[in-house]
Amino acid sequence: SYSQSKEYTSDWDELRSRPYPQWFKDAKLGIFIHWGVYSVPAYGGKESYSEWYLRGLQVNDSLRTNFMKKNYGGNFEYNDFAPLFKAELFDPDEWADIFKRAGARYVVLVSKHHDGYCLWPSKYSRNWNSVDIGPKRDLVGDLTSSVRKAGLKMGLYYSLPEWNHPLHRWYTDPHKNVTNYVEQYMIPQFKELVSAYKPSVLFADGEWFNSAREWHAAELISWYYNLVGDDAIVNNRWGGGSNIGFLTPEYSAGIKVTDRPWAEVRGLGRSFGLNRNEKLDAYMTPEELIHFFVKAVANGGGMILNVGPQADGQIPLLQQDRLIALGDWLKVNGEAIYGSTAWTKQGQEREVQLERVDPQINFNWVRNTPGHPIKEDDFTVTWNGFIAPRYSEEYLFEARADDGIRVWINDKLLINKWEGAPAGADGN
Ligand code: FUL
Repeated sequence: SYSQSKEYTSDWDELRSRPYPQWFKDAKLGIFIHWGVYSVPAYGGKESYSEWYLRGLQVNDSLRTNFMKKNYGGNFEYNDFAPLFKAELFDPDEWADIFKRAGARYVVLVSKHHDGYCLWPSKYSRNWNSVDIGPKRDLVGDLTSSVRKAGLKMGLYYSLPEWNHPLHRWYTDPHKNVTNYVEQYMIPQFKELVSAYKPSVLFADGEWFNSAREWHAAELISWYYNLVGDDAIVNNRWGGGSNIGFLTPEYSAGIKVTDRPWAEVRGLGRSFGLNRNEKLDAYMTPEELIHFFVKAVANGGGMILNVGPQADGQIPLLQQDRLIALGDWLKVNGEAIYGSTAWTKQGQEREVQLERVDPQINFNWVRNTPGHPIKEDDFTVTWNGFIAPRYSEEYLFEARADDGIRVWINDKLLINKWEGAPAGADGN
């Protein structure tokens, strides 16, 4: 049901002063879905993101090139995975039911990841969408109806840039002007997607080499707010200078109380897309999952817990099992979760200073590297001497825009340069 108390222009102050919808603050749990062509190989290093498969091929990551050669033959290319993405077992009602039983109040489906493959029939991406090639189905449309029928809110993730678009090959030429790509392709496609499905959550991503101005973020966000109305909420990944939206720490230890709503985004293991190369140990136990979630909620946040379905459309049973365990716990304890607000007393803070960070490494990865000296999750990040707005996009943008790292805790230099980017594609 549409309601809109105000028309928005692309004025940043006005957009930033718009209240965040109460439903999102109350919801606490969302389900992320990374599913696409990359779900066919469903493969990466032990700690890498399987949805970065194409990027791995572009940088000649031997793990991925060898895997493809060995199992699919010498002339096989990434695009050849698309016809093998068949979704033959996909039952959107069943998915919606699982998410509901997990206790989730909303869903965020990746409509297009960095490889550009669309899960809806985008006319701007002919032969590289799920109706033209692969499942022969409008996956975004089918899941959107089922999720709404089940009484959950539907959200969409959309990657602003693409690795392999002729108008702008994101990582290959990061310094090339994005104007043509944005104006001729991205904006029309974004509007096509958003007007067709009117998502309650809009999760932008891949912003990190460009500014909010270059992505036309204010224009797109105001247009979206006016189209969808008061229910609508955006995340914070819209490029440097945007400073808007709910915060989205990724594989972090969670963050502290802030004025902005936030949701940790992570999978049960270490990848978003299904990574068949993961071992059982990589997965959170039900207990770990519940504790992690409760801590996030206690700090005023929430979680968008990811599932990585198989190419055939089945959500791996172990993932289902974890979701249901969380849901069973929520059936008993949900009263203390949904609609709750942050705990008022916080742990003692240690001070961490972050100076320069590799463009592809964000601080969360540093924090969570096994054997790394930083283990505490109670600390403050400072940027050039002032306390950084924690996990705001400015901070991440800055953090990704330099080329090395130094970390202090309480004036003690702990790391001078961190070179241990996870194997694979660009820190992913
Ligand atoms: C990141 C992406 O690069 C990952 O592949 C994933 O989609 C995550 C949610 O956001 O920035």
